[in-house]
Amino acid sequence: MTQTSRARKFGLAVAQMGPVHLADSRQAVVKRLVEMLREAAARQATFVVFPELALTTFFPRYWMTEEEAVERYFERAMPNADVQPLFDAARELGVGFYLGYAELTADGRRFNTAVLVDRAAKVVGKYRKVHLPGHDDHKPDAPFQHLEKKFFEVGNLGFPVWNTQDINVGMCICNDRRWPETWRSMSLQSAELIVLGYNTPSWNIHWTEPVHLRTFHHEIVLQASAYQNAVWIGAAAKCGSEDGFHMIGSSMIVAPSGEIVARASGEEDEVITAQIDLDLGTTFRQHVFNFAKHRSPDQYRLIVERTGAGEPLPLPPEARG
Ligand code: CDV
Repeated sequence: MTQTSRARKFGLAVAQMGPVHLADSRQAVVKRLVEMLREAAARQATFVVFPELALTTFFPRYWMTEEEAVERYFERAMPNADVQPLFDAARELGVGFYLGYAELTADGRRFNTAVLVDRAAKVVGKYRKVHLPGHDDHKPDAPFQHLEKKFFEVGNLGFPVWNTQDINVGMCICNDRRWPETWRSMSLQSAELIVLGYNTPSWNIHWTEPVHLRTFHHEIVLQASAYQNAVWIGAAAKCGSEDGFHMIGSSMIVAPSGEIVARASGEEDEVITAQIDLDLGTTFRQHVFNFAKHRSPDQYRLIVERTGAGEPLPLPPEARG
């Protein structure tokens, strides 16, 4: 890895989770999270990244009504009584965290959400997933469903960046990581660290995709996005076989150089840590990715003006052959 000053070290942990089965209680899951938080603290981490929808099985794979989903899988408050032991341990240990969960708002809206919690166990930020994958109809012939478009609304909070523990941190969730707009929206706010949780099924229900490509695409987007945005990334999977439905692991910490500095080895609960050097990102931001010096937003206005791909624009006269 590139050598830089060692002035700004930050103890980052990623807590990968093995499967959460339908029969597992919230209390049992939170106990696992607390154990991993304690391990992270013992390894000098002051921030832990937990997965997307960490408190339950990945329920969008099951066809059910919205009411059934709300009853069983959504949280009406964060923290709540079931999750409080995690917040208590965070306060005791002085360790902040990112936690993904299904959010039910007071007025009945549903989001795929993550909270940012500081070292005093206070919720200091909330992000709601923007890029919801899947479908909202029943696909009886598919091996499983991916009903995020049925159970969740598109996130309405944008891609904010918070200053916590003296660093600029942004959040995203799972499928968001495949979209360059996600990362650039946060790196333009000087994010230094972007954290995410994911549940990535090993099989694609829409077409026959070799299983190894699921992990390859996960790696390639994290490595390229870290480099192109000069940010550190901490990515936490929920993985392994949940009641027979397998999801990829490969939780990792990626440097602004694009290099993977830590990676989970299995598909169970596993904590990986790194003392990340925030000055490494500064180096990239001052040179190859000095945005103020090199970006030309006028030349890529289509990125915000168009959603889907359309016709080529009329050619400027000098671009014609
Ligand atoms: N939970 C997810 O967002 N999963 C998607 C799958 C469906 C491709 C992902 O991007 O990993």
